[in-house]
Amino acid sequence: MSTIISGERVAEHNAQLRAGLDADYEALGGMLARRGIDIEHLTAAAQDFAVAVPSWGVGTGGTRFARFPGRGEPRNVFEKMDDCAVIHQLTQATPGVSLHFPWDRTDDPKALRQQAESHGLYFDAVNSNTFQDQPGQQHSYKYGSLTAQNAATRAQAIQHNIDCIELGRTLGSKALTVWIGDGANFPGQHNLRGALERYLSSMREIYAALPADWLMFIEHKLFEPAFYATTIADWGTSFACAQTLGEKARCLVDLGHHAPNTNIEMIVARLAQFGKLGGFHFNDSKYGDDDLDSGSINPFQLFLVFNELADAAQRDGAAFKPAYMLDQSHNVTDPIESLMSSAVEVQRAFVQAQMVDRVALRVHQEANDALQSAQTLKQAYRTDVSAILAMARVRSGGAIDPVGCYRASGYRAQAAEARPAKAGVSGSGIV
Ligand code: LRH
Ligand code: MN
Ligand code: MN
Repeated sequence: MSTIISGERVAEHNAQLRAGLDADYEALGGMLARRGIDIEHLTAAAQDFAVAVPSWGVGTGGTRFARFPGRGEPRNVFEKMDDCAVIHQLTQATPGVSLHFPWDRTDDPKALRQQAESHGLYFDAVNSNTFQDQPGQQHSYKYGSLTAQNAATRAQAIQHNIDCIELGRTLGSKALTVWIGDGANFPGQHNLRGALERYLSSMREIYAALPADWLMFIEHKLFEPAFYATTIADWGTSFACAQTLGEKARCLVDLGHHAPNTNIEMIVARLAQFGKLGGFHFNDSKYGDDDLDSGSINPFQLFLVFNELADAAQRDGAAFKPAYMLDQSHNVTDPIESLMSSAVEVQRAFVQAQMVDRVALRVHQEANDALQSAQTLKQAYRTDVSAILAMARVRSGGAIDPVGCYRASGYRAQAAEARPAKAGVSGSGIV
């Protein structure tokens, strides 16, 4: 397998930090042992953990007001894969990449797959895009795509999704994520029920094109770009559609797609209970779809989501396998640094959730001891598992401090030289 940053450089970096890590790991191991927890078990679980990187996240994002490009942004999907390879090399937590079409269009998907495999990467769910028009496209999505009144527009949107499945097949993906921006900006603009009927009829055609071993993820979002009524606005609508479409249709929870203060962990519990939790787009937000770095605003919420996932895994065993993907936009940071830190934050929440004493929790719950129940969760959440995460990385060949190692490698400066900026080109496609 080829690595982008030299193995010696990573080893050198680790050698400098190794004594400190060993001391921290031993101290943490002793503390956990007194709680009856085997640190080695947690480290092995952390090594197995994976969250996919969104290809669109490695370019600098932007808002509708402005985009401030960074240096050395990837100019095509092959360069995006190089950046994704660096993220995985240093974190050893992101072997999957989620592509977005047509942003990641290539004439040579086989070469793309080969490049990915040479870096030890694979493709997670592919995303379709019918929320913006593409050059040369016959019918506009201005008034909707899968729900459009115009049958030819709907047919075009359906065909795009089927094309995505075909491309994904060549790349080795096993799922299609469908998020549409369709909706209304004015009361009365849509017949609310009619729009959902058209959505379901379009989705049935896409569903029919899914290979036997594929899943289809329905991603809901409260608002934007539709500011009055989004057709797939919430998990209830998503769930009803997934139930209607069939076994291969599942719901995808993007953490940023809810009203502030929504109890997202409860949504996760509900979807898991009814076998419809397909996957996640992890990010964080303060207001709504801010696409901020995972764990940067509300790490406790992230922990509580993983607490529900740990509960579901315990109940359902190996059959419970939701797809974990990041979906973030990086406006003021180096995207590689943000994605590495975010992957580690998601992994941290996962490990902390493994530490919850579920037997004690159940005893407290059955005794209606609200305070001790909450404390049982807090005990796990308050435990600093950084040494476990770092040890998992070292053992898998990654860096003790991914951001420190990345900065020392000079990768961004080299990318800036190799990839001179092109005026007016968006790295992510999102402006
Ligand atoms: C919509 C969304 C969806 C898109 C991505 C670019 O807000 O979360 O997942 O595919 O952003
Ligand atoms: Mn998303
Ligand atoms: Mn979003």
